Amino acid sequence: MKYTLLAKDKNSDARCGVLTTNHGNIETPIFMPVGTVGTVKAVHARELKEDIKAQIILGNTYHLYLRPGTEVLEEAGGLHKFNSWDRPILTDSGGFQVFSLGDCRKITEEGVVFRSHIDGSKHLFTPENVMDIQRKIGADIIMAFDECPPGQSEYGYAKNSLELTQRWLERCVKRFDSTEPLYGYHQSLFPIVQGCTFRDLREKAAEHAVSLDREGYAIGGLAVGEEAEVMYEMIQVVNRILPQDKPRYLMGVGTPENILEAISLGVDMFDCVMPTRNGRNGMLFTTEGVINIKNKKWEKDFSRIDPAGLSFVDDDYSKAYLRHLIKADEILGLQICSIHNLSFYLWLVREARKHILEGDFVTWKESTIKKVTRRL
Ligand code: PRF
Repeated sequence: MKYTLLAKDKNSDARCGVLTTNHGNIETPIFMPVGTVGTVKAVHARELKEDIKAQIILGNTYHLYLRPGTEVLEEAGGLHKFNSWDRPILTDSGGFQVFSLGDCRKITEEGVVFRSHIDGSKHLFTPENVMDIQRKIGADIIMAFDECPPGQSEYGYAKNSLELTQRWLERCVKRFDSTEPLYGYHQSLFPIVQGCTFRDLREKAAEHAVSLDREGYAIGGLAVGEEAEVMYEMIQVVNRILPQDKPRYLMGVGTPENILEAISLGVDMFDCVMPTRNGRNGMLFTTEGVINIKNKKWEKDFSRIDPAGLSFVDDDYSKAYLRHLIKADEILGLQICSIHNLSFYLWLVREARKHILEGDFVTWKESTIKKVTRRL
């Protein structure tokens, strides 16, 4: 994998570049649709590619390991072959999901024992087996196994947790470097910088991660209950230490505003369930503002979903029709909302990239945040 930095904004830390992988190029900054169980919910791979213009999607080790399991994925020849997505895939390590989904989890030096949210069965994740599982899933970018403490953790807890994450990271690197890809294409391991809301811990975490000399770095442990301003401050602290010539991935973020602010602080990659999950609930992100399509207000509004026409669903369907579908719990409603919202998120990062290249990113960002965060 290679990262080429193409341009840096003069008025912020925003940058744009290209990530080259064996499954194709990724133009950064980029948003990665979340495909937790190997599917971006309600969306075909073909729609992701042609309509939404996604360049990379995300999968979750925790879910894929529990179901369908690594045996099936290995026999399929990896996730790309299994789900028919032939562009890059990134897998999260399961660290975060074990804490947010798994019941009765128990953290030890060795790893985490947890119970499946599907059938209650008992499992152990260790830095070593999480590397092996991600090798078998076959993601282009795999994530280190980490602990993600709650946003309001106090210093003592945060420090101990970070130290454990750092020891786990070293074990991840050792296992990763002593194993080979299974399917003939390159895989990269990204460390995850933790440290909660403490500057000194974040600095230590970033320096330690950089010392391991990987192909890219992630910032974890943010957007977990802390104030947005605190999140931005932590991103700044970490990005001052991360190398310029490697991609930076902010995990699980966020709203359109969060993404634009983080881009201005030098972040290159994002993922978030918001466009799909909130979309399935009737929340639409549009170039004119945020819509709750269930509101009576849209009952007889026959205008298109987004006048900017971000994908075919905007041209084909009206707000009134989409409202009807969502109110009637029709499957097509979920599909339309998901395709629209993902198209919006991909449009947002494409525009950001364009304005970084054109040199007016900061003024564009300010006016765009005003527009897209309005409640319609
Ligand atoms: N660690 C991992 N995955 C994550 C996070 C993290 O800290 C977050 C935090 N926003 C989202 N996804 N492994």
